[in-house]
Amino acid sequence: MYALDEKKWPGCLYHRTAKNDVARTEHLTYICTSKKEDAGPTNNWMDPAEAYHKAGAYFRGAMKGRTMYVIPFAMGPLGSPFTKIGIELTDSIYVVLNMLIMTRAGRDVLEQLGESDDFTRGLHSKADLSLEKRLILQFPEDNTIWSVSSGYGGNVLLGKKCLALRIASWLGRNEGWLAEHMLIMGIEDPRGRVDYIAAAFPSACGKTNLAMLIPPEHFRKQGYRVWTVGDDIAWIRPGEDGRLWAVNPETGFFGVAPGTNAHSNPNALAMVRRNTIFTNVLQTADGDVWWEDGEGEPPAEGIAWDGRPWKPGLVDESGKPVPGAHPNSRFTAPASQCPTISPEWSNPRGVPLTAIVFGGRRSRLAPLVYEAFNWRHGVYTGATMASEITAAQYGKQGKVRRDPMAMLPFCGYNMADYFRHWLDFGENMEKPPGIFHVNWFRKDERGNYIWPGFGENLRVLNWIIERSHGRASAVETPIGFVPAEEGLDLAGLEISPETIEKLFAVDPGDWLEELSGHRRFFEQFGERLPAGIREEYEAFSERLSAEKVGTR
Ligand code: OXD
Ligand code: MN
Repeated sequence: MYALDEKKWPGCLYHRTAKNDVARTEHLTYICTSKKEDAGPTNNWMDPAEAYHKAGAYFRGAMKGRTMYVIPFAMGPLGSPFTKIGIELTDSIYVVLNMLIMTRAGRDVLEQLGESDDFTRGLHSKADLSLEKRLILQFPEDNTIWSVSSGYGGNVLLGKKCLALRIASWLGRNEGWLAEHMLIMGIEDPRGRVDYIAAAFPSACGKTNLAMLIPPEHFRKQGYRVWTVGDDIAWIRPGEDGRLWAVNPETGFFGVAPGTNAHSNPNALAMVRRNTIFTNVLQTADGDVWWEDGEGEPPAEGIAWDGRPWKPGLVDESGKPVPGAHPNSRFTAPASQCPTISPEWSNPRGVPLTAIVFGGRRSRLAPLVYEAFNWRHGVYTGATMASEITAAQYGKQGKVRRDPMAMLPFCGYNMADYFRHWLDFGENMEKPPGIFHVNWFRKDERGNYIWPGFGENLRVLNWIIERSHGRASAVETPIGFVPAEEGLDLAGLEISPETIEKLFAVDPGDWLEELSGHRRFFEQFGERLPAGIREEYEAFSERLSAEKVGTR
């Protein structure tokens, strides 16, 4: 790790991972339960005895001659009913420094834990960083995580994806709460009333940008403000008042650097100016960093993410531009440095949710926003979430990947049981929040985005809030309620009536095709798929066949 220039980047560090170790390795990530069915068809599964044996051999002697660090950490504010404790053993100083930003780590945690053995056991070694020996193993029955031969954040900061999503989703099912891949944000209206929203989007759909959104001028002038609570993980419990309450169990942001600029996310830029760890961005000899689609001109020369010399205009043998920063290069920054951090962000009670939002990247199908008819339909909407693959992910670009609740890589048990848990959860709730679906990524025939996105997304969130309080009108369609004409506040935005029409169009033909995708996805769960999901599928199929399309 290198210190960056103290004047330009006070307290900041630079780190470069191995070239084969720049993203989460889902194919080497396993849920290790005694019964294969408990991991379900969407997870890789390994028998726990086999997993301990196999990884045990990779761990043996791997830390020899290295320093072993012991990190006691808490996910969630100490003393909160939400909070879970973990202890990670690691031979990586990078892990230690990141965990100090991303979690509440230190002596207080050990004091809180006392003699209790109620904590997640985390073991990590970089070992030889080879793909052959890399395994990311979750043992939910033992409350244990083993991660070997990687140094990439999502694989090795065990509090994050491994504990706060995979293990926590299992704990949440047993204990009656939800661990979700969701941002949490507050929207303050001109009267000073704050509504909180939790929103799930697959990786690379702009969760960090949305969580730190800057209101468009029309809203800013009226006194609207956005407050950031979290950008990646929400732990959600029913409160005594019948509402749902959510906490962000983390204390930092591990965000993607490329694409972070003064237009997409000025708050993140301000946040990373100090005390931040940069991983795999472009580094310069004088202690500066830079990334593609960021701020300012690229430096005349630098060292690329892979350690090779780089200069602007560099191309590979086939003439393709060579980026200086890896597309998945990251910043790790303390939440407290985010200019819009909510005063409630570490409230042990969490924040009450007004609405839950699901979203994906769909260039044709899904309208800008729609509201589910009720909780059960909302669960179906989340369970059928899908997103088109982008350049930042493996797989064929443009192909649709089903990613229920954005939890496909993170659900620590059988996803059919996870759907059941969601359904039961709503049944026991007095005041379930509304469930909505958004799509910022609809395109026209020429392939151009038709919604400006970024700050303008507040217009949609505002409709969601108004609707949740029964103040906005809507039109019924087979997929749910869409805003009525004049429903969405578009003042100060130049957008034609034809574009609005296109943004909200619901094409029954396209949706019938989509429906067969739902069926194919659900088939893999067999008998384990809950009846509630089957019934929603049937009801949706009937609504579509009846072509009951609302007119706007
Ligand atoms: C992340 C992810 O790193 O979802 O947050 O991949
Ligand atoms: Mn994530």
